[in-house]
Amino acid sequence: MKVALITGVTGQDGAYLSEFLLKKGYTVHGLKRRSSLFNTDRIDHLYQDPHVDNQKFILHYGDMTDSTNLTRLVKEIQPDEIYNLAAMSHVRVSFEMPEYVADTDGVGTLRLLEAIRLLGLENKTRIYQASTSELYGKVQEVPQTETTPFYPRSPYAVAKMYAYWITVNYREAYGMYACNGILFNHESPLRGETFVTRKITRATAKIALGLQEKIYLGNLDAKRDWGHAKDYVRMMWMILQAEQPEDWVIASGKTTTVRDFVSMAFAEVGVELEFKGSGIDEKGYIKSINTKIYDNLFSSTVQKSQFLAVGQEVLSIDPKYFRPTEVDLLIGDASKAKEKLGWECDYDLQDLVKDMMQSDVKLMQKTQLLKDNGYETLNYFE
Ligand code: NAP
Ligand code: G4F
Repeated sequence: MKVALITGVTGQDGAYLSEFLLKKGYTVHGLKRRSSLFNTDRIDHLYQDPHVDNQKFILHYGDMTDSTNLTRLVKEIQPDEIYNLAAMSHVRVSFEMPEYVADTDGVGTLRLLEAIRLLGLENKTRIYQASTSELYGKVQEVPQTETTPFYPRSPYAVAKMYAYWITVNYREAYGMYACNGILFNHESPLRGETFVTRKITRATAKIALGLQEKIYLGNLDAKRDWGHAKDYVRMMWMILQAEQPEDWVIASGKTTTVRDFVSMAFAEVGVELEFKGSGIDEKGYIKSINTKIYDNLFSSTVQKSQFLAVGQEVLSIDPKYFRPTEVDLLIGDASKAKEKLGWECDYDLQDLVKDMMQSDVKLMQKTQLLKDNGYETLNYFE
């Protein structure tokens, strides 16, 4: 059976992809960073005792900034497929640490490609590069396809642009099977807590349970093409099974504002929102409460939507979440992947919001239980 190496195995996509490849019978090696606390929450259910025989899921310490480490691991593992998912992936944070992001997200990709080349694995090892719709930035065409010119708008996107082109270059220069998946935003219950969708679903569940008063957000007008990460990791694998190495856009083909995503999340707990004011003075208020939906969801913990009231202010703008340069609109056209690889989505946006809300409601019910029993619970406002 095939052997895969996944960098960024502890991230959202790393976790879903590991699960997917293990089900397909792969042996999966994952690169994880050393941290002072366990950072494997998303993959704990896949963990295997290293003392047992025939281990199928094996973790290695490593870092995208360390070429000797990466080359040694590729040499030892001799992977058939590498999925390069490791990155400092937060766009706003990339403005605060641009040099590190260039090293990890940009040069890190080069280090992996060079490892394959130096070890003479060009004909054995296929590599997937996690490219991004952020490359389109200030979009030059709507919708965006594989031929739309790039115009990156953040240190993250600029670093990813280097990674994109170095992947193309190694394919053309050395005949390597190296591909870019230009993936549009994909989310899930495993999404990092500071990306906007997860921030919204967590806060909505908390507000509904009286654990948080309101949510502070940045640009509500930004439009994103959101899909479910489970659908998108399947596509990463399909890209590496194609006859020829190519670059592929993966997207839902629909775009939605951040404001509408907030409304959809609140609707899942039976709350209708209305927005008043504009710019940094815009606010979100509870317009109505469907107690049937609310009570149905929370009947085991609270009754009669006791924490909510019509007219309550639940959303404000905090300009600190604005970005120095914003990407206003993303909408992808994945026709090529649909036609040539037969890709289809199982989840639409409504399914995605439901999945994330159900998961965060359960999580926050546990948090509430801890709080009720006198345990400290953490409230990050990032
Ligand atoms: P994520 O949840 O932020 O995961 C990123 C992973 O990279 C984590 O495992 C992280 O480790 C690891 N990492 C960060 N810096 C590293 C370093 N210097 N060395 C080794 N590992 C490092 O991201 P994701 O959402 O799963 O996305 C996966 C990839 O796809 C990323 O490259 C991202 O830029 C790209 N992408 C994502 C989307 C999306 O919408 N999700 C869309 C397009 C492209 P820790 O757990 O230790 O932090
Ligand atoms: O959720 P976001 O932080 O994701 P963003 O910037 O689109 O990047 C994600 O998707 C990319 C693919 O296009 C990936 F390459 C990248 O790694 C990452 O996974 O922000 C989405 C939008 C932005 O326009 C942002 O300005 O939401 C807006 N937003 C409004 N308020 C906010 C907030 N974003 C965050 N994170 N936090 C807010 O409070």
